Amino acid sequence: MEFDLSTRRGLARAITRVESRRADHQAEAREFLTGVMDKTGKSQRIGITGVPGVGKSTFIDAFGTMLTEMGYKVAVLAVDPTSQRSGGSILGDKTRMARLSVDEDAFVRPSPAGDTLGGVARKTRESLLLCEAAGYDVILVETVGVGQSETVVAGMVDFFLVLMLPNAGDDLQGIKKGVLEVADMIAVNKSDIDESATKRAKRHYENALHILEPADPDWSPPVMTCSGQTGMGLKDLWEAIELHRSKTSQSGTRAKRRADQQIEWMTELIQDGLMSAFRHHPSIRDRLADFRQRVGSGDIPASKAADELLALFGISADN
Ligand SMILES: Nc1nc2c(ncn2[C@@H]2O[C@H](COP(=O)(O)OP(=O)(O)OP(=O)(O)O)[C@@H](O)[C@H]2O)c(=O)[nH]1
Ligand SMILES: [Mg+2]
Repeated sequence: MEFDLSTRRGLARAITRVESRRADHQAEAREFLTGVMDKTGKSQRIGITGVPGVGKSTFIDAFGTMLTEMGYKVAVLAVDPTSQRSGGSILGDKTRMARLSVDEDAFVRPSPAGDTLGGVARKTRESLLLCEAAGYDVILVETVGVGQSETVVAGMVDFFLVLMLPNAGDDLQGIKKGVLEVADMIAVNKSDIDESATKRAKRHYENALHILEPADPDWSPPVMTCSGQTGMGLKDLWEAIELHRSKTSQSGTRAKRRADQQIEWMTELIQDGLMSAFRHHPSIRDRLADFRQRVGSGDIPASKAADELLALFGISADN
């Protein structure tokens, strides 16, 4: 199966193959992806997160439009395992991306239908590579911070942007501490609403970031301010992202981050494959529920149950 990635329609069809649940479709998609791997890797991959209502869609519409006006091709993907229907959040949201969704130089793809976070993430990773092969210069991956989705998206991008509201108060707005640890930048959004609240929030997050050890010695995540609605600050954000790109390209941390991400992804796929093979193995399938029950009720130790099941699967305990 061949897809013409020079058209948005062709790219959309290739992504549909990646998203298919059918094993033969997935195999086809992987075959195709393998053939275009040499065309991947050239884009700037940016993850964007923030609580519902922080203004992600509005921001992406304005930021993406600014980038296409600068001559870049922009793709927007999403990781949202809560969207049950295909065409979940972003599509329902296309009205909020009114400009970008009709922009010739942009490609906006809704989140794949939700199964597990791992499943959605796999599809998004592969779609990201397809967008790169199709010549998109900037890929924006949006996620609303539910469950572990921020960590998962941070694990597939070069730069992770966390949007915050100006009315921070003294708490962290229900944003988990973990998200600050993976942020390459915090942007206090909706800065048009209240200038002094925005400044307070900025200081607040600067303090919060200050007590964290930066993940990358070459980069201390800055706190910036912006408004997706008025466009204020968007250019400065892009310049900071470009600075991050050039610094980390020179130091080699960008290449290392990508390499680590690919290895981590492969490891995850192997783990998933092994677990699935284990659960479906003819000697395991019918016994697993019984073992779970017996371990749960304290009949047998977990370690012994695991040994027995692994032996049934063909793995001996002294390996
Ligand atoms: N004043 C102001 N309002 C904004 C700004 N950005 C977004 N809004 C408004 O805030 C509301 C939420 O914006 P969205 O862009 O839909 O937010 P979101 O983060 O995508 O929300 P979810 O998709 O539900 O997670 C809308 O009513 C927007 O019009 C901004 O920069 N300034
Ligand atoms: Mg949205």
